[in-house]
Amino acid sequence: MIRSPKALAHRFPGDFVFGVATAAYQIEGAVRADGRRPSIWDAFSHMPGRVRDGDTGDVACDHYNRLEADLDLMASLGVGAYRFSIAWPRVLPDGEGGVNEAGLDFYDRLIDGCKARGIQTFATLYHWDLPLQIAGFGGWTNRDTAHAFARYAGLVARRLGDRLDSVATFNEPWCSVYLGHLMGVHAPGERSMQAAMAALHTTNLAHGLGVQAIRAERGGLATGIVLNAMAVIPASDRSADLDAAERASDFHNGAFFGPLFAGRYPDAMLAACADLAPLIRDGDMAKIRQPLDFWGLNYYTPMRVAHDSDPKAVFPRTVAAPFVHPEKTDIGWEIDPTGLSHVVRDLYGRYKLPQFYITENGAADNTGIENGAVSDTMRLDYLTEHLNVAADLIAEGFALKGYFAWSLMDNFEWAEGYAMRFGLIHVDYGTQIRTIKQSGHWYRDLVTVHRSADASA
Ligand code: PNW
Repeated sequence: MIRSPKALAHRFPGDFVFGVATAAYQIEGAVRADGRRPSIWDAFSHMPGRVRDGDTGDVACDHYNRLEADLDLMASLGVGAYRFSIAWPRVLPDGEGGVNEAGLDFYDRLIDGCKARGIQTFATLYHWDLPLQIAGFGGWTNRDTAHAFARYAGLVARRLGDRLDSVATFNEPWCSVYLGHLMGVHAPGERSMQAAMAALHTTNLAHGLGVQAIRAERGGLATGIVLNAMAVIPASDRSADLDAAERASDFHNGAFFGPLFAGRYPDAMLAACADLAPLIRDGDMAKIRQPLDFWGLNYYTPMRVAHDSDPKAVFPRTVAAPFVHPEKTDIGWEIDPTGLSHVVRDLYGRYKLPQFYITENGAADNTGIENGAVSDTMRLDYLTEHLNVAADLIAEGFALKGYFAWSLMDNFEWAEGYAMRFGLIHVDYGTQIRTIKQSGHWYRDLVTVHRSADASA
């Protein structure tokens, strides 16, 4: 494995994109500023007991009020691209209807600020902040929300798309669908398979309609989606576990990749999840399956599964299998970079996929400041190992076009609140002072060498 950032940089082609990623609710704060209205995450985080320590995104990194300084800091890392999300409730505070010009202004400044600093703009339309008004009508369980999303997508393409390098409809719909509607640990906090299936189909439909709306407004804009595909690994070679792994692939990956890239839900899911089939109307599957310019993979950890012998267990009837590697990040996720190559090979074997980006990869390493510095060596090792695998994938011939570290800075880590730190930059939430961590300096060295090699090539 190559550790030196200089040597590692040379393993990536000259046009490879190195970036950093964030999401609106995790960093912006200023939740009542300039006409923004609440999203389901404002409501959820304010419900007692839902987020660790009662944390909310009310202030977060106060990025909304510190935009220019944060862009300067990002530019000082030398990155070539910024993946951020647009808050639907800032630009359409009620989800539909009146456009909030002040909300659009913020993203105008953000995009122009990136361009002025030579940073490409990768926008995500939905990183989980559904306008609360729409949740009042059933949110993602109501099919109408797909049409509301398409109107929002068209608006963003029209008003901001001329300066975007790329747009993704959704970030990790697996999380908003399953964590939000089946497991209940993310907003809106529902726990029902029926709600999850409705949210699944509405979300997939919203993606398809959204892509159509974006293309109608701005045909040339690179359009895709970001998926946290699971690296599903069976616990053993026993046939029960191998079958369980197939069911898990269907449920966790096939539920999204199937409709998007093959025009159908997995048969096993349709058979086992009786709520799904009745939701599908004529023409839906064709609308969902739009040709995409790219897809984004978010990868953190593998999913090891074993057969669940409890006959009352719900599909896909799996239980989590123990870690194979003892190393884990501070959030408790197993560190296994081979999962990254596993999931890429698996998906390209199953589906006809376009080129892709690693749109998130990173580690919760909660190392704090000591003598003005943050020695986050676990994160540095994690990034090094995963970037080596990314380079291996390119060498194998996979069309991997870029890599985004999650995250630019420590932020509101959803159900974990501020307890988990994923940033290349440390945030002191008391003072909002930012400090570049050791991993951030390392990443800066990597991208700087990569850029200069590119310039001299
Ligand atoms: C992703 N889980 O979220 C998101 O895209 C980011 O917003 C987030 O900060 C990052 O990964 C780190 O967690 C996830 O519980 C959150 O399985 C939770 C889970 C998975 C992904």
